[in-house]
Amino acid sequence: MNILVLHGPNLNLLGLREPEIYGSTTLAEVDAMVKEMAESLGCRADCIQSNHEGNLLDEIHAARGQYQGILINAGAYTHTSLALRDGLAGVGLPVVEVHLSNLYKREPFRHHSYIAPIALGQISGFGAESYTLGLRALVQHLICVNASG
Ligand code: CA2
Repeated sequence: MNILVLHGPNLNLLGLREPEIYGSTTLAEVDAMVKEMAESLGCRADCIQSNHEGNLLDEIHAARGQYQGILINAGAYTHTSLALRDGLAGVGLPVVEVHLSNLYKREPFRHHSYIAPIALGQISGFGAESYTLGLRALVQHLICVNASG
């Protein structure tokens, strides 16, 4: 089972700036945590970060036939991008949305997600652990779906 993990804009700065909001774990460390969790669940995770909406969309399209599910932190595109939502819905793969910070404790403009309505679910507020929790939820879902034929 292969899972595509997508990180959106500015997440390459993780651990380097604003640790009070996003924590001190770097993106490379998040990716290592996710890959280790994937391995322990008997699957593989490929992690990609981009600051460009079109690149993220291209990766979503290319995921068809290569991956069984997508774990995404779309960063600020969460709140703006109908294109990412349509792309995710279009490829039809199960999606779990994750966020480091708790969106609902923050500014009102972060309370709306274009992705949430087409996702299996959203995990928000657990720092880097949001990714591992989200991965476990996605893999568990895929195992259940496969078992029920
Ligand atoms: O909490 C999250 O994971 C967010 O997706 C992070 C986005 C933000 O726009 C969303 O509302 C919530 C921002 C990512 C920026 O990451 C930085 C990390 C370190 C320093 C500066 C930005």
